[in-house]
Amino acid sequence: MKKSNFKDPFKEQREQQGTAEMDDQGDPVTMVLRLKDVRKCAHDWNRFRSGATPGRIVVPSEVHIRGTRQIPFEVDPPLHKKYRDLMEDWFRRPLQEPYRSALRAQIQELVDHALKGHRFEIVEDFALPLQSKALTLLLNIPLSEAEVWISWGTHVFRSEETKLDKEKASILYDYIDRKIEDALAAPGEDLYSKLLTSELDGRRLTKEEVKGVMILTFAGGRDTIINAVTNSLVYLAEHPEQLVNLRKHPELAARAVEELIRYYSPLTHMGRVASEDTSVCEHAVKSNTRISLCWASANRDESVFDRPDEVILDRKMNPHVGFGFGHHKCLGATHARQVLMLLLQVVAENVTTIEIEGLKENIEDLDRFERQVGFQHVWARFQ
Ligand code: EMZ
Repeated sequence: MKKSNFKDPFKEQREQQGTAEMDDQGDPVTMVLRLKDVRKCAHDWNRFRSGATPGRIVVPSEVHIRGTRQIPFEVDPPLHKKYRDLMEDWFRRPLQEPYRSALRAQIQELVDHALKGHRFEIVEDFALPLQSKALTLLLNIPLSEAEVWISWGTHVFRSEETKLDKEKASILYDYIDRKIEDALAAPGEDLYSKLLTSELDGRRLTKEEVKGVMILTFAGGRDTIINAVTNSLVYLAEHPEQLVNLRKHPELAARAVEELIRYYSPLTHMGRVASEDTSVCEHAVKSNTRISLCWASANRDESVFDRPDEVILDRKMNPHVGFGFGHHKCLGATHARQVLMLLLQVVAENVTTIEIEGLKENIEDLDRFERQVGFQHVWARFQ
């Protein structure tokens, strides 16, 4: 079978113009393509705001399917920092040993199951269960709850038929509302309870604020992790020599994770709304229109990365923006990194070959660009 090719669709446009226009449901977006500009715009929160109408900074825009503001990512400084401060410690728990060993055990179980010799489908039978099970650790709730989330499929806002599925989204919203009521009635040691008892400026967080954090925790780390896990396994299947390399040098895993995140860039871009008439790369941007910080393009910027279209697992200089950049950089990154690092280690220790028997690509439609973000299905066999 021919090797998969995660081509960089932005190359020419990035080199020649630095920006690209994209239509998104009638609300245009100026995509910012070079690493230097992406960083500059991410930093300049006063000119390019996150605190717009809920859902508007996401591309495709979620304004029609979401009224709740996701926190902290749809909030600007200085309030942003107050929310972030309430959460940083909780989202650093993945570095603790009990968390890591529980996560490792979940991965080991999935790998053992896959090793039984039968053909299985990586996205639904491996990546989705792994993402859902791992999330119970991040939320600090019983493992059995993962079954509910597995039944929702890979994306909470998208279904196979539509990019933005309102009915599907309301399953998540209603679920979170119920869990918030449960936690109010019987507080525990979970993230809902932790947030409901947190204080900001001397008052408790409201249910709506807690809901905003929880929606982000569910939505932001779902298809992104699923794609990262699936793509990494396909990479190892196509590069058996790297599987051997990781087995011999387990310490390589940390660098390898950064490189896989750079190369696959699980989140293509994230928007901002201009607060004034301005410009990026000499391209005019009108007040109240959107730009997007295109992490995926920035991560292939040839002026920064040597041989950007190759996966170099031990890449030394790797200032990628796969987890975003600046004060909004991914709060779940510590968790995601642990998931991928332990995945690489467990697979290297236990699997000698991964055979791919068939696959169906997952291509994102970005108006004038098409970008592969992952796979819809991958049928494989572990040995
Ligand atoms: C939003 C976004 C966050 C959005 C870090 O990314 O992820 C997307 O998958 C969701 O649809 O609502 O949470």
